[in-house]
Amino acid sequence: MVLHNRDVAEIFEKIAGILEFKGANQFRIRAYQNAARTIGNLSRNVSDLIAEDKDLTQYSGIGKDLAQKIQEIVETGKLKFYDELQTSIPEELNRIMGIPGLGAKKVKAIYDQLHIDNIDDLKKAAHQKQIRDLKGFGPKTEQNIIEGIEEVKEGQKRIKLAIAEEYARPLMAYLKKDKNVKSIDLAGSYRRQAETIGDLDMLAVCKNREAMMKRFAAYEEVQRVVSQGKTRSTVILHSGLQVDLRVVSQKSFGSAMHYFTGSKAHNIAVRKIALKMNLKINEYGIFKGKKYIAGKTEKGIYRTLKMAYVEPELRENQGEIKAAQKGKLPKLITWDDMQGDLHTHTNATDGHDSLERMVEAAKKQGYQYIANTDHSRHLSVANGLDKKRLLKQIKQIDALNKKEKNFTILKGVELDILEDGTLDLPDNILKQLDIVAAAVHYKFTLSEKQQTERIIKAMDNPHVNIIAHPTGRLINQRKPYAVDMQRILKAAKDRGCVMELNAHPDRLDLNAIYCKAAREMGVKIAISTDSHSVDGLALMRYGIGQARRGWLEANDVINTHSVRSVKTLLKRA
Ligand code: DGT
Ligand code: CA
Ligand code: CA
Repeated sequence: MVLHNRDVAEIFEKIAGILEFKGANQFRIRAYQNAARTIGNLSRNVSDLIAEDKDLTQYSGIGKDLAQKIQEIVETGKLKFYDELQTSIPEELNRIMGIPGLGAKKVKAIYDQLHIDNIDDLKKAAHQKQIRDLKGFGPKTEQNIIEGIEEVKEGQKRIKLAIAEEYARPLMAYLKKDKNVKSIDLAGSYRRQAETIGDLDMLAVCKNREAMMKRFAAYEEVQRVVSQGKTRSTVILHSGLQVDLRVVSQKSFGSAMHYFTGSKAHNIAVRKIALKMNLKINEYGIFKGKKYIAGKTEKGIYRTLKMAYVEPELRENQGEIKAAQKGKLPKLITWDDMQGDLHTHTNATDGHDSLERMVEAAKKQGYQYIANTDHSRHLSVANGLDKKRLLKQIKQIDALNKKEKNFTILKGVELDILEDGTLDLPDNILKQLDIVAAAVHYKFTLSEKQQTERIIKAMDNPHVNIIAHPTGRLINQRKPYAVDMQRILKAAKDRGCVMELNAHPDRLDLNAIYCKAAREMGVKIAISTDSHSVDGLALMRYGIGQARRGWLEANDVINTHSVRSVKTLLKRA
C-alpha cells in the first residue's frame, strides 16, 4: 500500500485530538498539529524522502522524535504510539471527534458533562436539545452536530480538492507510463477545481482498451474493482476514493471531456443550445441528423455551438453560457499573474520558518514582494505579537529591505478583531504598517447581525485594509460563521477595503460565489496563502483555482500588481 503525506498528517492530527481530549499540555498538542501541517504541505512524498535517507528534521516542526514516528509509519503503515493512544479512550470517541464541527475540546465537554461516548447517544442528546445548554455550545452547534452525524453515517464524505490531488497525480502518472495510452486526462469536478470532490473521472484514448483496463485495475492502490468493462471501469482506492475510467475514441475525446467535465447543469444548458440549432450533442460528439460534425476537441464543440471556449472552472451554469455566446467571458487570472503573497507567517509567531527564509522562498516563486503578517497578541495560542514585538519586527523588516534591490518585504499584521469589533493593537502601531489584515479568530457563534457589525466596525478603522478569511469556514470541518456577506462587501466597497481569498485548500475563503459578487460590486480581492512555512507559498494554486471559479481577472486582484501599485491600492481613500 502506498503511503501519502495525507495519511501521516491525519495520524498526527488524530493524535493531537486525543491528546487534547485527555487534557495534555498545549505545547505537546501543537507540536503534533504543526507536524501535521508541515507534512501536509510538503511538495514531495514523505516515503520517497525516507527512501532517499533524507533527514526529516530539516523540516520545520519535525524533531527527532517525530521524524522517528514518521519513519515508523512509512515502514510499517502504522504507529504503535497512536494505536495505544486510541485504546486509551472509548472507541467511538475517535469517530465522534471526526464529526465536522466537533473537535476534541467540544467532544470532551460533551463527554464530561453528559457522559456521552457514542454516536447514537450523541444524536439522541442533540435531538432532545440537550447540547445547546452546555457552556460554549448553542442551537447552531447542535444543528451542526446533527448534520455532521448524518455525513459521518453516510460514510461518503466528499474530499477536499488538495487531497484528491494527492491520489489523482500518481494514478495519472502510472497510467501515462503505459505506451498503449495516446492521451489521458481528468474531467469532472476535479477539472473544474471544485472545493470538494465526490469521485475522480478519467478519460483516455488508447490502442488496446482491454490492456488499459487491466492496467487500471492492477494499480497498487486499488482496493476493490467495482466494475471492469471495455469502455468503462470503476474502482475504489484504499483511501475510499472512487475512480471512474472511460476509454473513448480519438474522434470523441473532446466531446467526452466536455460531457464528463460537467457540471451537469452546464451540460444541460449547452444541450439546449444545440437543440435550438437542430443539433444533437452527447459524449460521442455533435451530430446533425446522423452525421458527426464535431467532437475531437472541446474547442471544436464550443465553436460549433457558436460560443467562446468556456474554461472548466466556469462551467457551473452561473451565467457563463450567455457570456460565451456574447463573447463576454472574463479573461481568467493565472498563477503567472501573481506578483506577491500578502498573508504569511514566520517563526516569530506560529510559522515554522524565519522571515529570511520566507523571503528567499518568495523570490524563488518569482515574486516581487511578500507581506509578513504574523498574528497579533490576542491569539495567544499562536504566540501573537504584542506592540513591542511587532515594533521589533518592523525594524527587522526595514533593515532587510535596505539590503534588497528588486524585492520588497511589506510590513503587516494579521490583526484580531475583538468581540466588540475593536482591534487588538493600537492605531499608533497600525499606522506604521503597509498591511493590516483583520480577522475573526474566536466568538464564531455571534448572531449574523452581531458578527456582521463586528467586522464592519473593524473596517471603520482606516488602518484596516484587508479582511482575512472573511467567513472563517474550514472545508468539511467548520461551517462559516453567520455573516451578511452582501452587507460586508458593500461596507468594504464604501471604505476601500480589500477582501481576502485565502488560498489554503482547507479554507478557500472567500468562496467562488462571494468572489464573483465582490467582482460585480467592484470590491478588490487579495489572493493569499496564509503560509506558515516556505512550502506553504505553493498553495497559491488552490487560490487561483477558486478565483477562476469566481470569475476573477488579474485586475480584480491587488497582488497581481507591482509593489508600488499594491501600496497605492491598499491605501484607504
Ligand atoms: P462529483 O464527482 O460529485 O464531485 O461531481 P462531478 O461533477 O465530477 O460529477 P460526476 O462524477 O457524477 O459526473 C461527472 C460529469 O458527468 C458531471 O459533471 C456531468 C456529467 N454527468 C453525469 N451525470 C449526468 C447527467 O445525468 N446529465 C448530464 N447532462 N451530465 C451528466
Ligand atoms: Ca466526479
Ligand atoms: Ca463519476
